[in-house]
Order: sequence, then C-alpha cells, then structure tokens
Amino acid sequence: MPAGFRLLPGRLSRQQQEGLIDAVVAAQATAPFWRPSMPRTGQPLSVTMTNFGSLGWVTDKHGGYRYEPAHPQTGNPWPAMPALLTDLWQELADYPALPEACLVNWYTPESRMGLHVDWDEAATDAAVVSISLGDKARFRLGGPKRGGKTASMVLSSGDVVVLGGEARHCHHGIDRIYPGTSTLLPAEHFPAGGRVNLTMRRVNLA
Ligand code: MD3
Ligand code: FE
Repeated sequence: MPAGFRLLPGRLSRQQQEGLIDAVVAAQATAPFWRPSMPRTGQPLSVTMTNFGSLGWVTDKHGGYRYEPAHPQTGNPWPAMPALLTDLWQELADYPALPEACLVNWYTPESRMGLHVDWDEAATDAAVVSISLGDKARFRLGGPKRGGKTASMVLSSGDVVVLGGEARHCHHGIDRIYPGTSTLLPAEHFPAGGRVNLTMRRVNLA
C-alpha cells in the first residue's frame, strides 16, 4: 500500500454506525439522494449521492465536477456534518482545519465506481477520511499514474480508511458490492440494500 494509506478495521461500533445511518436518513428531508451525471456525456453514475457540510461534491453534464453549497435539485444548503464525523476527522486527519464536505455515496448491489483520482479539491495536502457502512465492497487502489499495478481489499461496515500523503493522489475505485453481507441499512429507507460510503474532504486551503 502507498505511504499515507491507513485502514482501521472495525473502527466504528455498531451503535456509531447506526447513528450515522440515522443522520443520512434525516438528511433526506432537505438533501435527498440524487443520481449525478458525468461531465460532457451526461452519462448517469451508478451510485446516488448526497452531502453533509458547507460544501458538497456534485457533477452534471454542463457544469462538470465541482463543489457547491446547495443541493442541485432542492436548492437547500447541505445538512451539517454529524459531530461524530468531525470528531473522527480531528482524531485522524492531522490537518489544522475541519473538512467542508462529506460526500455520501449509496451503492446498490449493481453499483460500481471506476478507477479515478480525486482532484477537485484545492487542499490536496489534506487527507481524505472514508467510512464504510452496510454491505462489504471490493475497494481497489492503484498508483498515481493510470495503468499501473493495483491491489484490492474488502471493506466492511464500520471500517475507516485514511488516505493521506502519496495515497491521496492514487487511483482508486469500487469493483463490486457483496449484497446481503450486512444488516445495517434499514429496508424502509434503503429498499435496494447495498452500501453507504462517507468521505470527508477539506476542499479549500486552510
Ligand atoms: C484514495 N469513494 O467518493 S472511498 C469517492 O467507497 C470515492 O465510495 C469510494 O472514491 C467509495 O471519490 C472510495 C476511499 C477513498 C476516497 C478518496 C480517496 C480512497 C481514496 C482519494 C485518494 C485516494
Ligand atoms: Fe474517489
């Protein structure tokens, strides 16, 4: 694994995981999951998304990848980040400012995320802190250049990954979801089951 990669298996208790899912469910009132589209082609992503924080990551055909202060469909400001998240950031990120954004990705069993590098943030000196909730997923991590060697690992509910240093600039993606491997997501709110990933990001330089 590249320098700056840290996996903390089972870092969150079941109760903490449930609290985060409750916050994602509560967020639906003002910031419902929506399906973003790729720049230029307008091809829809296979994940649906929402955000917490003063800024949220969005993408659409005409505006491309960017951070916005409001939900693209409701126009509401994103809901505040739960305190558990900012506490975790302060414990793990080793950065002198709080994250502005927490992107929430919901993967149903058919969802994938292709290999990519996150470079829409000015603060590339800050780590990204990722939290896995719900079904297990195969996470793939490569190098800074396209087409290099990659390695994969399974992420489980309650795992936390810190991507700092060199790892921050590495390609990564989600190959597949393993359906039915967690009981965390309540069927009334997540009828298709699957996995929710939270990624905290510092966007602007501190
Ligand atoms: C490695 N999400 O939202 S989180 C994304 O599980 C994203 O939803 C995946 O990639 C998910 O952009 C992976 C782990 C992650 C997040 C950011 C990274 C790994 C990273 C940035 C640089 C290197
Ligand atoms: Fe990413």
